[in-house]
Amino acid sequence: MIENVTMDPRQQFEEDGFYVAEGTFRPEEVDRFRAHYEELRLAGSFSDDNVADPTSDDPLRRYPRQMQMHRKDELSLEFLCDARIDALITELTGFSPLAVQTMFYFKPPKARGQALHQDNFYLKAAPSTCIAAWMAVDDCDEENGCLMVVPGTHQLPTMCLSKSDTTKSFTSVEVVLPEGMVAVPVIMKAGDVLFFNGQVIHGSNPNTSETRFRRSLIAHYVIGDCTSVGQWYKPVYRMDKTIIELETSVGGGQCGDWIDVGGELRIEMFDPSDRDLMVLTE
Ligand SMILES: O=C(O)CCC(=O)C(=O)O
Repeated sequence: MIENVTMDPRQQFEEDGFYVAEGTFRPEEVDRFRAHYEELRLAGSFSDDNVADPTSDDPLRRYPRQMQMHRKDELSLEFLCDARIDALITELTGFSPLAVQTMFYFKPPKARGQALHQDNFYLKAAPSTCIAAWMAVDDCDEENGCLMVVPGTHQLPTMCLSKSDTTKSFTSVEVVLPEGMVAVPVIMKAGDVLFFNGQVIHGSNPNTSETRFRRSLIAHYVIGDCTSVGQWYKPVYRMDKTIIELETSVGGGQCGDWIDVGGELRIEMFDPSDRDLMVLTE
């Protein structure tokens, strides 16, 4: 488990690849986000490819994740370009970030998690990488499927993939963990924000609680020195909400493709011309 940290934030981010900023958003702000995304889910017209199916046995079909909300929704754009996030990422990386994605995960009781992955496999931010701001909308721990991170993996290149267990993950592929490395739970209170580098291997286990949701509001950025990103992430916003043109990286796609329980292996985002893809076997 990640312990309370006393190290300087930048030092910790550089050593581990991630940093938790406790209490970044106030309880009343978090309540507003929670109510807002529930309203959007019920409206059913928000995410074109992720419309809720109230009759499904799969909790994730009843509560599908929402993606790229900021393109149509002002509150999501406010979160994406929040001055506190800008200040924290600037402190951690030395650059004001460029904003590219919002996502909301409901993760209701008994929902599957998301297998271990690296975000920059999908975002293709270059020449450095991307960074996530993952805000807990509910208190989260191992019971309700908190995020798991593998410390130190920000130093790794993009890793090769194997088939995941789709009874536990809604995505069908996972990163092969280097020997000796383990994923550790990040226990968070609602309103805390976890920042992690785009190379950091992370994911989450199923929500085993009978009653507790594990909602999260997630924003993705490319580090401010990047000149290129995958097409799915455009338009790119500066933190003052103006649009900046970046080059389009080859490959990439949305962060993990949703697969039904028992679904087939699909690595459609694998790009054979991607020279960054590292094969771990000797
Ligand atoms: O919240 C989760 O369970 C996974 C989220 C994630 O992996 C991501 O934001 O890249």
